[in-house]
Amino acid sequence: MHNRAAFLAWAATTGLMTAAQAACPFADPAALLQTRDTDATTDKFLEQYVIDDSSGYMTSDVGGPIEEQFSLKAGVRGSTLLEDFIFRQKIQHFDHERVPERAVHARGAGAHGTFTSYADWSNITAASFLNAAGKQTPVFVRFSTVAGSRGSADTVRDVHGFAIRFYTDEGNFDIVGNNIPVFFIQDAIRFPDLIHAVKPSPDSEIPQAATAHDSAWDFFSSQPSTLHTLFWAMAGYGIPRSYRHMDGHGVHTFRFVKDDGSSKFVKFHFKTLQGKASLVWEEAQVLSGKNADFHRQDLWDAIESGNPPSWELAVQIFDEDKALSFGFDVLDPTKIIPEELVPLTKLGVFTLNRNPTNYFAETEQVMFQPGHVVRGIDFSEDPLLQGRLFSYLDTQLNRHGGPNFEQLPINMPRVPIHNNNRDGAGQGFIHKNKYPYTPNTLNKGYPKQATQSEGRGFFTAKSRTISGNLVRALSSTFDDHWSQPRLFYNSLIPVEKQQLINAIRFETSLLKSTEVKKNVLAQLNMVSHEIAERVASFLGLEVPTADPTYYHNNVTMGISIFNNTLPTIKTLRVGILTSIKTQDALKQAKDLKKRLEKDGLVVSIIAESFADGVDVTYSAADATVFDGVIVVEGDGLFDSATVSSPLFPAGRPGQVLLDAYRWGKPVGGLGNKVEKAFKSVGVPTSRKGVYVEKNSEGVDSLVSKFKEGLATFRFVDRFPLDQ
Ligand code: HDD
Repeated sequence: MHNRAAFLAWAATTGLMTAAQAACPFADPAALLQTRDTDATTDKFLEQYVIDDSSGYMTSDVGGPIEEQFSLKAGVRGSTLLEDFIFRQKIQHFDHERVPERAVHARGAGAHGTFTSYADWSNITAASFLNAAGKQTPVFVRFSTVAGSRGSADTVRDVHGFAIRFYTDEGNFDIVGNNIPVFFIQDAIRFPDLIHAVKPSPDSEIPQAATAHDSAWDFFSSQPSTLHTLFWAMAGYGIPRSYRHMDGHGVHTFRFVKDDGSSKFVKFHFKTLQGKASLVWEEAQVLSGKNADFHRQDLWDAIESGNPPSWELAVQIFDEDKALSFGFDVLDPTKIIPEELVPLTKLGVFTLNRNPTNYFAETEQVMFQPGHVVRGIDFSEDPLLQGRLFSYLDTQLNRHGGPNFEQLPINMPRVPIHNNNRDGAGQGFIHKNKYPYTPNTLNKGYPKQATQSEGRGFFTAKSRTISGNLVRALSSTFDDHWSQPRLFYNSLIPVEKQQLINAIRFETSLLKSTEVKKNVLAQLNMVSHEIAERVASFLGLEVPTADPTYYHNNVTMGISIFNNTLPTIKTLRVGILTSIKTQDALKQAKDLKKRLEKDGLVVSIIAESFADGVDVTYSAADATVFDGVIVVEGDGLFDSATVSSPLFPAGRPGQVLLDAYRWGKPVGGLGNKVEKAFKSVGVPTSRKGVYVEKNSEGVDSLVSKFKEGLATFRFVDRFPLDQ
């Protein structure tokens, strides 16, 4: 790397490289490694690796300029020659373009950003990225689903990954979390079983990215530690509106360690500043077909449009001697610590404001590990976390094919690396030190070992003393699998309880095995007899007798999604249905669009065909891609005799409107016949979240009511409850 400057100087004389490339101020990467780059709108560190093809000759991989893109043949109609190194190199590179996709979390999207600490937190941790108010640290975040393969749809029902890397000035710190604060199993040795049960059937490879099959529910019902996470996934948490509208959680209990060596337990959470929001199931299913990239696109568009999403880093900190004082074990990853018991402390905020330049180089090759920790952070003895510390390193070796994956630009720490690790496939460093061992005298003892007091060396919390007989067992303090799923259920509003039950009904009604269905009912019954009854009635099976051992009426805060209004409606999408048949309607629609855009809404005008101002046609429009729909009538949209759309394709605008209504979205109308038209498609104008103004004077009132409706996000009184 140190010779790169010389290389660039030489390259400038060859004409193969642009003057700009040669004059790159980052020609000395060693110096760069010392420079912390905290401005995430540009990334000087990554920029040195960017290949700019805006000029220069096409070359082979070894740099020689090459000519025609035809293979070398024995005569124009003859066979291709083995000699053709240009052909062989190109095809060989193509043949090796893929690395193994992630065994889980294969489908995802990532973005760069910056974390800013709210204060100097050295009173709770020695972590340097938290040691000053306003201190900035670059981050990269990757969101994902778990079960689907790399090309699967975004809006399948699943737990969602929320992995963040802090490129701190003392090395990389990763929190490899999910959008659900608990996990299915308590011991990492069961992870392959969980994933084998959830993934598609080994014979047919069906179904893709779904748990609605026998093996998944066989596992869930035989392994009741899964129930709590399962409940979160079956509720709105499994189908978020976007990556931007979900929280993230580190799941495990970790330790914060101070410079004096003392430590406390800590749980990490990322609280979305966009507000939590979820889709409804039918909408999510439609989206999987209409736009498999819905979440990826949403994140990309928000950042490109200058609306970077943000999350606050909040922690629950508590004394280590409290480990067993909450009625469960804090080392058990299937448990939340209710916020009433340990409130959140907000440490800082991160904002994602830059999309990757190259998906493969950045998002696909980012290799997170729970074992990437920095001074001031330490692990706990949570047996799931302990196993993960092995698995992620191992999986990265498999994906990269060697131990040098930390040298990939997206993985490289933004601080100098000095150690005695050497060689291996794809070694990118040119080590000068001829004495790569410690201790040595011939290299004056370098690289020198840091200690806790000199060089700010990493250290393990003083409190960690472990002793005991060797046992293959789990502590009995991990035994209660039913109280917390019930706490979760109790904390939902009725419509969310219904959604959860509907989701369980949907998935279990696809099961073939009656035995598995009965086992599911037995487990549900341990949580709540009411849930068991409501599911059993749909499956046509007998309800088990109530078993009240774990029944209770406790509730906790922060669980409900639909019971909140969004703190911001910026970037939400509004569709205006209109017609180009009358200039009047189009003019009104354009005016309305302008008004709504003032609040940062993304507004599309939908009409029967493209014309000036029309963004989408009826044939391509769908209620799934809008958070609210407004009909602007003019005098052309609704046929006054039939009050249905006379436009191509027949009935489409009515369907968009009705779907938006059915899925609980705010809907509005401007025009004389709108009320009649709404009724004709089955949208009652008397319901909450339906706003109709008869003439254009009502436009201001429509806009302000509609904006409130968007903040409400979903009008849950439209979702039917069991009678
Ligand atoms: Fe895992 C990937 C989150 C338990 C083994 N996991 C992976 C990713 C996330 C999580 C977000 C994707 C990271 C990215 O975007 O690249 N995993 C979790 C959480 C868990 C959890 C929150 C429980 C609290 N995982 C877990 C266990 C094991 C693994 C118990 C194995 C013993 N996870 C993996 C893996 C993956 C992975 C196979 C696949 C790709 C990768 O690591 O980088 O090693």
